[in-house]
Amino acid sequence: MEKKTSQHKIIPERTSEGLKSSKPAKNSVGAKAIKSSLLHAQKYMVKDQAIKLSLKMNQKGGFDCPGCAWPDPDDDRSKLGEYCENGIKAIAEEATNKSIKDSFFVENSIDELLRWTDFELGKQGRLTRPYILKKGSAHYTPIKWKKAFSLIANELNALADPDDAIFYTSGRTSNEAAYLYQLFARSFGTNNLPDCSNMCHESSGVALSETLGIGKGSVKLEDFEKAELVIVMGQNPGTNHPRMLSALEKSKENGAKIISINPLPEAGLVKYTNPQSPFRMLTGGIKLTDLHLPVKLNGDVALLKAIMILLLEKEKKSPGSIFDLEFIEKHTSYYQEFINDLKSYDLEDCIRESGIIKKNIEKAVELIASRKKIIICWAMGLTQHRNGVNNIREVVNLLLLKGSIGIEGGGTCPVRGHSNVQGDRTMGIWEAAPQAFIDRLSTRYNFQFKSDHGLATVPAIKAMHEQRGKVFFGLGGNFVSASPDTEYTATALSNCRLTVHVSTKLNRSHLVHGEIALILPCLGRTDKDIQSDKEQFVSCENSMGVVQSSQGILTPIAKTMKSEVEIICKLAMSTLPESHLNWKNWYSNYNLIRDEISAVIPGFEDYNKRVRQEAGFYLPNGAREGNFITSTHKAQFSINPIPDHNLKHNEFAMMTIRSHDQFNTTIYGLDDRYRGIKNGRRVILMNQEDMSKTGLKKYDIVDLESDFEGQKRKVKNFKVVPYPIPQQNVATYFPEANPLVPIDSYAHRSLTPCSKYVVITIHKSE
Ligand SMILES: Nc1nc2c(c(=O)[nH]1)N[C@H]1C(S)=C(S)[C@@H](COP(=O)(O)OP(=O)(O)OC[C@H]3O[C@@H](n4cnc5c(=O)[nH]c(N)nc54)[C@H](O)[C@@H]3O)O[C@H]1N2
Ligand SMILES: Nc1nc2c(c(=O)[nH]1)N[C@H]1C(S)=C(S)[C@@H](COP(=O)(O)OP(=O)(O)OC[C@H]3O[C@@H](n4cnc5c(=O)[nH]c(N)nc54)[C@H](O)[C@@H]3O)O[C@H]1N2
Ligand SMILES: [Mo]
Repeated sequence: MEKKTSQHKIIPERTSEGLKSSKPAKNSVGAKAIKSSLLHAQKYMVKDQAIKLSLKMNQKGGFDCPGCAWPDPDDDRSKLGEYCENGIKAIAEEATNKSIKDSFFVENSIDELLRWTDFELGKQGRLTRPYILKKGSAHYTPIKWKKAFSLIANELNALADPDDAIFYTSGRTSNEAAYLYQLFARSFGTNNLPDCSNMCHESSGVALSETLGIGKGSVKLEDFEKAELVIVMGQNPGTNHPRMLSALEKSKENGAKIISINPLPEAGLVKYTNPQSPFRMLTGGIKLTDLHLPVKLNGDVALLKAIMILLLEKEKKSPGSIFDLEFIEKHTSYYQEFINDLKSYDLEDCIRESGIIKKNIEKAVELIASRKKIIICWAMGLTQHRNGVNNIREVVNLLLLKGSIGIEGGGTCPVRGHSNVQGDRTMGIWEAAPQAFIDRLSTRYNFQFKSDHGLATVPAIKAMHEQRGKVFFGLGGNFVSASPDTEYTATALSNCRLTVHVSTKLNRSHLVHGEIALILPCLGRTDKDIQSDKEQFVSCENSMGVVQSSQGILTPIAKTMKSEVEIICKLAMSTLPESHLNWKNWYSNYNLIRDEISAVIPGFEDYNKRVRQEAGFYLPNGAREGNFITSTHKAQFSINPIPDHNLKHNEFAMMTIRSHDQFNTTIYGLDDRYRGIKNGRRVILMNQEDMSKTGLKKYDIVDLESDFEGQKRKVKNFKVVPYPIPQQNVATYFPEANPLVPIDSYAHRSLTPCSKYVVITIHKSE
């Protein structure tokens, strides 16, 4: 029998009062961005801290911005700090002096707090001491650390099977904490290590490992200076990776062309004003995109096929003039199979499915045909589809035809999300870690670790829903809001005996709980971490495989918070009292943890020395070096059919995207400045023609319904906003629209929820 989590919905459904919308912006960053970040810093941070932090962010010897994973230049860092508006917002969110007091939980019950929006929850300040929600209680109350650890240990050790526990990780966790966390989970006896990557770039990891032999991108930051063409697909860098715009600016200055492939005309891609260039600030910025292709949602495979068919036609006329036949011959497998398949497609079908007019596809073909140093960047617009893995394999096909991988100025660039999500994977946060990794762990610790595959995010939710998962432990993140199918996931969590969250700030996942729930407050990136009287530092890996140290600079606002490393070690000591591992010393000296990593993970030799070098160090990368560690020892072409869509006339394909004022489920504010939206998040962006056809007017209030294999899901009170978006495509914000993403709708093979393609119908609210 299913339990009810609450009388009301997990996400409040109040409509956005005071919503305003105007035309989307053409320019990005510039003076407005500086003003916005300063206002934000002023509102939420103490002034001298704000200045101190912005000067240290992403500096050598400073701390790694807790925002995105875009790399910092190896040299030549601006004195102003490798700075961006959304980076400032991310640190303002963390480095607040405001904290949640015990009285807060006395005054507010769980049911009461569930009525609050994510924005309201996040603004309550830092969590500074552990809290427990006892069985049957409506309020959190304080608990001592020691008691909290022994409670978790008792619950874990009472499980009939270690696989009844689930250890989730979000991507802010440092390398040191991540390494120990996976070691703890595996020592406890489970490989259930789902992470945010399962919902993010997993499709990239699967596709790249199989075609190029490494699940990471191949380019370095400096390649952007040498590229002749950069293609940005399914990504909104102006908001989510603002520092990428200065890399694109450099590409442009050096003569490169830029193509953007995106259903929306995202501001950052149109025009950019570098905040660190007074000249650009005065002259109003640089135009980045040379060609914008407003592809239909999930029309990318069709578009890439159309492009490649036209390239093939040119190649046939003059063999070797378009494709790099020498590279193909020497370094790739399955070329002929790929070409035979490509020939079986009808160009006009591909063009129709892509939604782009032929003239513009031909323009893209012209830009690609004559260039070889090509970088393709992508993010969630490609990965979060049913055919997410195929999307990325098709990107690889194009790069292989051109011989653009493993050369200066060319290659793959999956732009990662969380600042250390790539590092967490390298450290073994992986439910499906390779056998070689398990073997190295087993050798190092003289213990046979299990090598079966554990549960990824979607299967973990299902296991809890079916009452197989009984303890949920989250190292960071906001599982209930970030996961698909909010109500289903909420039921899953509420089926657990115990839910535990290691967190910096209050979020919805603390309110959707097991029989017993714990909140364990931890230090963040900006906080000083002192253990045994010595200041410690941690390290992270950015989107391009550079490992760097990160050291906070602010005195923590309370002594009762612990570092993630200390929390994991103490958890291990209380849960596994017989463990012969060095948990006790590891948290007093992080160098010892790095020694372990050096011994187990290839590429980390001499970690303690190399991480202290000013700009860190690069990890080995086969694809970058032209060494493809695949089943054929070569890069592989692959065959990727065009997905069917078959939308009925009243159905829409909906993508769920980020606004300019959020970091995933952390909501900084209620505006989406570049898209011209103010003061509201419960909105649905719709094509004007579609609005006329369905009789909807601007700001009409609608309910959205998804119908997946006969199961209906509904959210209420969204306001319609007219927007330049392809017909039959609509957009809403994540996480408000997550209740509509069906749990069973996930990408083939990567199991990534299809957050960018939810079939819905739209109904005027009663
Ligand atoms: N400030 C800020 N920075 C962030 C984050 C944040 O929330 N806020 N989140 C971090 C994380 S974890 C991640 S993963 C990244 C996310 O970075 P992005 O992937 O840029 O984030 P989304 O908002 O999901 O945007 C997806 C983009 O893909 C486009 N798109 C959607 N569907 C399709 C499609 O079918 N084809 C094509 N070609 N395009 C499509 C959308 O229009 C949108 O521009 O950002 C990271 N950085
Ligand atoms: N519909 C839809 N759903 C999506 C997506 C989408 O595009 N559409 N995107 C997906 C993607 S790409 C991702 S990556 C996931 C994100 O999923 P998560 O990583 O689970 O979610 P976040 O919102 O990033 O987590 C925020 C919480 O992390 C905690 N936190 C912040 N800093 C720290 C820290 O330093 N240490 C610890 N321990 N905790 C900290 C805070 O308590 C904060 O509330 O969401 C996915 N969900
Ligand atoms: Mo992500």
